[in-house]
Amino acid sequence: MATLPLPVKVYGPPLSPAVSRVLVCLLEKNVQFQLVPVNMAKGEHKTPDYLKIQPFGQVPAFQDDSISVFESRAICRYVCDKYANQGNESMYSNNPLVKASIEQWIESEAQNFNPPSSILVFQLLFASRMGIKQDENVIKTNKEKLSKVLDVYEKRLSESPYLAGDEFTLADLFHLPNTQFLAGEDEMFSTTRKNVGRWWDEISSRESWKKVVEMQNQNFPAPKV
Ligand SMILES: N[C@@H](CCC(=O)N[C@@H](CS)C(=O)NCC(=O)O)C(=O)O
Repeated sequence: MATLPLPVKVYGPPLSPAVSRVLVCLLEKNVQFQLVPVNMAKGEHKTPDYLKIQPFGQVPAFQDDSISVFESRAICRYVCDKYANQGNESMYSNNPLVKASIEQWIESEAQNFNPPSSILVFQLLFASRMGIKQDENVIKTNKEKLSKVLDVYEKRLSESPYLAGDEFTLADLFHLPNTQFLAGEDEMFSTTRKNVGRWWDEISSRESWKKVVEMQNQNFPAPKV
């Protein structure tokens, strides 16, 4: 009798941008998963057992069969490679030309978009929840940095529907978590850049992402800012 594959395990809360990046990828790929709670307020991500699977003491951590992987983007690449023939098959191509374009925009997210946007997510949304005062200078500097990145995106998205070309890929998916928190906060994602706005409307209305947002809201209702 054939045995069903065990669900993969994702450790961490869906509200964490890095955890939500992995969840949306698993949903796109139709991979069954089990979400393992990690109580960060109690420091469970710093315990010796947890550090065995995420040595930097961060979420997410990920386990599939006998392998543990950390770093959300590396986990997503692994999921796309291992489950290449199920779910959305265009997210991470094997064709070198297509893959070069995907990788280029993946790097752009990690090197250009993520640094200012993750600082803004922390400053604008998480700082007050943690009782930390917002720093207006940090907000201003990082809005300026992000604005310059989005100018490049606006031009790119006037030439092609998605960042890497004609298909939704990991390059677009990696932008979902931070943009979800920031799009409602600042007009730089919509009114001032119509192609970025069109792209954001499309990628954020995917069923996979709507499910993740639902999980986030159940876990921690969105604050009124
Ligand atoms: N580059 C890592 C970043 C992970 C990360 O920053 N996780 C945050 C939550 S979104 C965390 O665990 N913070 C707690 C800490 O650093 O102690 C990834 O993409 O997996």
